[in-house]
Amino acid sequence: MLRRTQLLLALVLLTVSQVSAQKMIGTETDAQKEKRMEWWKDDRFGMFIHWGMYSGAARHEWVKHNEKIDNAGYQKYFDQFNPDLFDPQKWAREAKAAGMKYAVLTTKHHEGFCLFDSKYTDYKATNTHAKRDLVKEYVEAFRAQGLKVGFYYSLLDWHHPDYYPIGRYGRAAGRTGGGDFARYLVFMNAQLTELLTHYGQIGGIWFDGMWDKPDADWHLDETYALIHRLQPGALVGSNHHATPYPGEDFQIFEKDLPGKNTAGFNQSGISALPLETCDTLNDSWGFNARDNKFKDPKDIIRTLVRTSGQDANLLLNIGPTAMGEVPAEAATRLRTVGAWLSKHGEAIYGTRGGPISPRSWGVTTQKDGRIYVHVLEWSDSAIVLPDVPTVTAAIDFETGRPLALKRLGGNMVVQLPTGREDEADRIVVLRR
Ligand code: H79
Repeated sequence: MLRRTQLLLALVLLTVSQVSAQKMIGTETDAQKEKRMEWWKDDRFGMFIHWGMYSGAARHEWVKHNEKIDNAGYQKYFDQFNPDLFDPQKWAREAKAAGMKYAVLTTKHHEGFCLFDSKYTDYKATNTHAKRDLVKEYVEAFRAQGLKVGFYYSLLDWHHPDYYPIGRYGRAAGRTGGGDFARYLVFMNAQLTELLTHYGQIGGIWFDGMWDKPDADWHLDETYALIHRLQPGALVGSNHHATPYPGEDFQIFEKDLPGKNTAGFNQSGISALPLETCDTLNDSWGFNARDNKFKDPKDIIRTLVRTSGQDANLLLNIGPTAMGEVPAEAATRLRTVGAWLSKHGEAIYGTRGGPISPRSWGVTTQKDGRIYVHVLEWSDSAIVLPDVPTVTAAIDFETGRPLALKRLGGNMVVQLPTGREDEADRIVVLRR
């Protein structure tokens, strides 16, 4: 009864607030929007954290769908949820050591379990052995390390009875028919209100799962207006794999560079919005003890360089164990990327995509009148680039030594440092 009254109250407040919020989004100028997103573009690199009850199953965050487990069968993961080694300060230190500048945590994934203390559900960490609000601890720990915090929130819900009609996935997840989708949306907006009012300044909300019911009326404009009203600085992105909708601030590409579709998720092209690639260190997002397909650290660095060269961000995932530990295979890779960034971060942080568009051999970034040519896959000792007339000199980033630069038929031929062809990235600085 109490919950129903709270939901009704949330609905009334939402309706009252919508008009002014929609007006606010509509009146934001391009310059204001660019300003609002500047920190995020400058940061370039963030930590994604997938953690929930599925971490206990230890075999992919989709275990409930993949193994057709109903609510009764899944209950054991709730009962066993007891992350006694959960130490978000350790996560935050790992993120910082990796050179990441912000983080996004799954506050609720498709399974429906909430890591935060929500008034609108009993299906939450507070009611497990953890007995506390884990989102709050995450927020405090990451902020203490100077990292911005964002929240992942799954629109798709395999547990909530009002997520009805059920969508394409989790059809054997044990939901009983007959829920009320409008009521689900009220619940969702009420939870988002909690996330945006109980935890201070939030970097943004990262939605996922809309592809489960692409034809449903999600009333996105209302949800987005709510977010922009409650936290005008927060960014909104949704991993729906389609062309972005009004009110979204950036476009997400899952397991692929912007515009690419090797993983089969990204059906849409690149929009005019700022871009983000999200990717995993192995194949799974949630902890998966069977998945040892960890990526080569060199390839991870190259993915970060390639996203920067496309003027995009990289949100790189870890899947901590049920106990709350970052798997060693993930931690070592993060440290390798962090060590690389501590030397080469100048050519990544605060940059924008460079004047030469991405090539198979690599990309360019730029900042403060300098162009950084990132030579990723090229074994020859010189490279031909389209002429950028303002460029006067080429310098080896690593040693600071000048490199020969010649103009030839509308091109620049740049000598490359030799003996380092196997390194993740050879950077040539072009000075104007
Ligand atoms: O949260 C992470 C994923 O769980 C979620 N988005 C990221 C950020 C997601 N990834 N893919 N999908 C959602 C779409 C569904 C893919 C599927 Fe499958 C292919 C579902 C069934 C086949 C991947 C492989 C998941 C289960 C098996």
